[in-house]
Amino acid sequence: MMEQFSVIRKHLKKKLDPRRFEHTLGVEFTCAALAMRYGYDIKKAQLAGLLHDCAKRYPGPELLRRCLEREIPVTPAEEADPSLLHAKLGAWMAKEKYGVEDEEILEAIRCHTTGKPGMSLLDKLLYVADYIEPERDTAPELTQFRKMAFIDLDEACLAMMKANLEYLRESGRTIDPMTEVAYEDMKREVSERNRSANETMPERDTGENQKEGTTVGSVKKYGKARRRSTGREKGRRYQNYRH
Ligand code: DGI
Ligand code: FE
Ligand code: FE
Repeated sequence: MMEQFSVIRKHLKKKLDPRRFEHTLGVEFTCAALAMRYGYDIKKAQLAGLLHDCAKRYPGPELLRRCLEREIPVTPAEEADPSLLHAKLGAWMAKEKYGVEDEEILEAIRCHTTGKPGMSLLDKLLYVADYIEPERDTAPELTQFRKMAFIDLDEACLAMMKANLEYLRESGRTIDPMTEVAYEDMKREVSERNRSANETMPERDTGENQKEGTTVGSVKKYGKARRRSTGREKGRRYQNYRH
């Protein structure tokens, strides 16, 4: 059993390349910060962050070989781009190598690259933390996304899924159907949530929350110009993440 943070960190430092290791620490840290914000178990979120890329030490063909060897189910999309398999093999390693038994943590690691329909709070925390951690510098909207992540986790997750799909389309990479259904499901979840929030508070219905999904326009609302929320709105948002 290696379920001790310092032991796992030391082990990962040896196994991952230096940039990946720094990214891993960044995701661990960001998971902790988001867990504080959204009232999730901080240690569980940290452990998911720390281990999420533990299988990144292997190149694509090796990931495929190891998954087949362990009878981890491989989809055609994963066969086409085996780098996707670091999520599934990572969950396997978190359990078998690092002794993590908690299924919520294992599942968050398993779905951290594509997302999935019906993501749990931890799934979303990890997905978002992976995208915004301090070492990341690739996505052009990072400043807005970072702010958004601490205002509304669902909207942030949706915006990142959308940006990921746009990036995949632009770069001509094969899109895993799971990435698409995860995005569609999150879009539905956010619009249903906004609709029911408007129904319960008709006097405050400004139409602002009725938009389908998230657009670059709505991402902008998380920039400087965004008005301050009322106390009631804040209360409602906190309720969304109480569990
Ligand atoms: O492991 P990280 O680089 O920290 O982050 P990640 O696990 O989110 O993986 C990001 C990479 O995965 C990025 O290059 C985009 C890619 N990816 C995400 N969804 C898909 C995908 N690649 C393919 N081919 N298809 C997808 O649907
Ligand atoms: Fe990853
Ligand atoms: Fe990562």
